[in-house]
Amino acid sequence: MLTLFYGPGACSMAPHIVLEESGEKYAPKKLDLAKGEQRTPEYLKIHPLGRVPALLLDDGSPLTENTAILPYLGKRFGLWPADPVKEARALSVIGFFAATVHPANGHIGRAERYTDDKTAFPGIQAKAKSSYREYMKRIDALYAGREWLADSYSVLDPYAFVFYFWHARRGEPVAELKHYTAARDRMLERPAVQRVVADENVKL
Ligand SMILES: N[C@@H](CCC(=O)N[C@@H](CS)C(=O)NCC(=O)O)C(=O)O
Repeated sequence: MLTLFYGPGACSMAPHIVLEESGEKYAPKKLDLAKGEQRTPEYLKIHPLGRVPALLLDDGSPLTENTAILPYLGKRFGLWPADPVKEARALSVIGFFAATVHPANGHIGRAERYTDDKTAFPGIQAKAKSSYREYMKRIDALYAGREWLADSYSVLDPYAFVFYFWHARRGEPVAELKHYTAARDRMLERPAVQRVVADENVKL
């Protein structure tokens, strides 16, 4: 059985939704990130960086990083394109999300990770906010004229849902992201998403 370590409202919401969608029995382990439960000695053995998500595979070994966890779960549960070119396009989206969109969020919320010079924080945060807004427009364009980011619902959509939630939580004008907002609405119609949103206390 798979075990997922997640933090409410964090990027781990993507694999959490995928596991709920799967219908397979799994063990959800909720960590309180504000209390630092991701930095206990026990958890650091699973994820040495002290981050979520972490997935324990059937043999009990840990798998970290959304770039690995999401394709793995997608292939296991039929939420991943089989065609090699379509798979490459899905990996391209995951790479954009994990290596560009997510770090911009980190620069906004965790400027101390990027400089020790506190006077530089506002500049880093302002630049990252404007970059994040541009990335949201890019994701909006990816959703234009289609229901889901791949040919059918896949692990890409729960991942995109997380970034939309973070943008909305900052009070950004999400309504102008018409296609992305429509995708958010489609996500919220899914019972698995409703269960995760309730469990993680996500307001959208
Ligand atoms: N590259 C990692 C990023 C993981 C990450 O930064 N997780 C955040 C939540 S979104 C976290 O655990 N933050 C807690 C902390 O940094 O203490 C992935 O995509 O899995």
